[in-house]
Amino acid sequence: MGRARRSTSDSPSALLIGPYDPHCGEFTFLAPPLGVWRLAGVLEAAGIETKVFDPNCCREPPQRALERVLLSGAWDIVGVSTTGMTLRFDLELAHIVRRVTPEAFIVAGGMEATFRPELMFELGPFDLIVLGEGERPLLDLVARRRAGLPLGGIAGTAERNKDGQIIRIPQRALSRDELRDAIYSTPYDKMPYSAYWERLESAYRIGALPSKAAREAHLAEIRSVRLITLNYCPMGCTFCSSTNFLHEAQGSVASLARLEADECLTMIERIVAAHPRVRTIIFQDDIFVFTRDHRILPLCEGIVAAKHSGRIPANLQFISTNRIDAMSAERLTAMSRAGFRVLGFGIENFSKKVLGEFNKAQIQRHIEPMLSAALASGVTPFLDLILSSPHAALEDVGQTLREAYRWLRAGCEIGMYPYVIPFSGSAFARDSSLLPQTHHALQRVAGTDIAWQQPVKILPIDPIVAEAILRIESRFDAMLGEIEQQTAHLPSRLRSLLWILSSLPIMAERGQYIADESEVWSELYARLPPLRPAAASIAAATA
Ligand code: B12
Ligand code: SF4
Repeated sequence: MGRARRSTSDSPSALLIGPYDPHCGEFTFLAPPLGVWRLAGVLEAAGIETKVFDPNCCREPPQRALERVLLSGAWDIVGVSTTGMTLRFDLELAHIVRRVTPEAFIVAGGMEATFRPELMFELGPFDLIVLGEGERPLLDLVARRRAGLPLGGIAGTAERNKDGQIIRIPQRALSRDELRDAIYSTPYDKMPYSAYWERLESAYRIGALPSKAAREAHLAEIRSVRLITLNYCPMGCTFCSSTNFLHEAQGSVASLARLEADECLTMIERIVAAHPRVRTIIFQDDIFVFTRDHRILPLCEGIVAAKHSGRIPANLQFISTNRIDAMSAERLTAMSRAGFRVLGFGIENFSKKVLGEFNKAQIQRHIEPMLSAALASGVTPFLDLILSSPHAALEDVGQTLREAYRWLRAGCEIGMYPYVIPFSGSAFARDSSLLPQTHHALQRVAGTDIAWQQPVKILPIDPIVAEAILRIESRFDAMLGEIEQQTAHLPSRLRSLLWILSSLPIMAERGQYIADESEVWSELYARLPPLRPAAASIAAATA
């Protein structure tokens, strides 16, 4: 390994830095970074003093705040969390760590580090990369530092040998009991959810909302706490990286682990005790309800009983992300009774052909009946959509836009993305035949002269579809900028209406009628009262 160091203290301390997103902090990292907080809980439980630095929730510029934290203690290990979307900013912080504390032992972990350890060594000042779940490798690392042992050869890490070669040492995924213990260690009482809620409340300009009911609805959305009860998703969607995360770290197929119903309830009670103002708990599992799921019905019964006995507030609500083919009338009814008010579904696209390309054709026949059933049971479905795929035709894009608009009007909420993002580790990102369709962006690491080309979009192979998607995207960007100047932050469910609006003339020019423009504007006004009618002129200006 590059820098082998020896422990200087019997009680080592660790600083863990969450992923840093300066541009979209309000829109994306709306919550404390769960990964590093869970790690901090596990380290603290093992007697290791640990501090989380959250660059998305600082009172001063995060760079300065980080320098201050670095100088405030003698950190034996500094861990930097990475995701693909935030990598350039995560690297900026890692370089600050090296500059301010040249002797620090710096470790990178998280999604991007796991899939691209060689890139981390190339671009970052790291001594070691952790692959997959960080709990075991970090505990091992600290134990070795305590004992003054060499830090090489730790399971679940990648290191660079003297010749500059990267050596990966796999680790098995956490077992069910280890996962439960890690989740139980998450220090919810220390996580600054209130600070995030306050920021979000001002971003949404709560006071500006017209009626008490609207304010309450937004507060329920904002005052949420996230809980993960699963270690990974086995579904294998081709655009998804998360499905391959544990396999990558283990070097073989990892098995799935998740909390039981009673363990979920224990966590819910702990969250309520730690954050009594919480209105909604978001089960942030990749998928919460499975096709062969034995947990959901007992969990719903347990929640109802806990509400009855006053162990949790009667008005506590829940959100979860689920497979639509795992839904049934019985499950929907039980979830609705327990207080699940929004159910997320990764629908992705309404075209069967595109769904096949995404490796989820089997969900198609469940979409119509289950969305209808969810709406009828008073639950709001939240659909995630990707407008195009590498092999998408114009008709597929048109079909998805039209269906999206239909379901929005029926009461669904929708988050929409124009194309596949080639996340490291996803099947699409590994498919070399898609390289000609893959667009890169030059990313620079602030404060350094480091730059690299990062894959950012996979466009449709058909040039007509690719051109249409790019034009829709640039029209969307222009309209969003203008609208947000006149109103407040536009949440993703409203942005989908803007995607539809942006697409109308472009799809019409190519023979695809999507919807009536003035009607779509009316739908947007209806959902965003403070929007001034003048905003309608933006449509003309950006056409
Ligand atoms: C929750 C979540 C969110 C929340 C974040 C809330 C929060 N602050 O925690 C919200 C909704 C805000 C969000 C937003 C987005 N997300 Co998101 N999100 C997730 C999700 C579902 C769970 C993350 C999580 O908390 N996992 C549980 C914790 C315990 O695991 P973890 O963070 O991976 O941490 C473990 C290890 O990675 C490791 N580790 C992590 N950090 C470190 C650091 C060190 C030093 C060490 C040693 C180890 C280590 O140890 C941890 C414990 O075992 C993941 C999917 C997933 N299963 O991970 C996607 C995921 C991370 N998101 C993703 C994406 C794309 C997005 C968005 C871009 C979506 C969008 N288009 O808006 C935005 C952008 C965010 C941004 N700006 O970068 C992608 C990232 C892909 C990639 N390769 O980078 C993922 C993987 C989903 C996917 N299938 O592709 N997301
Ligand atoms: S997109 Fe969702 S369902 Fe598909 S593999 Fe990823 S986490 Fe699982």
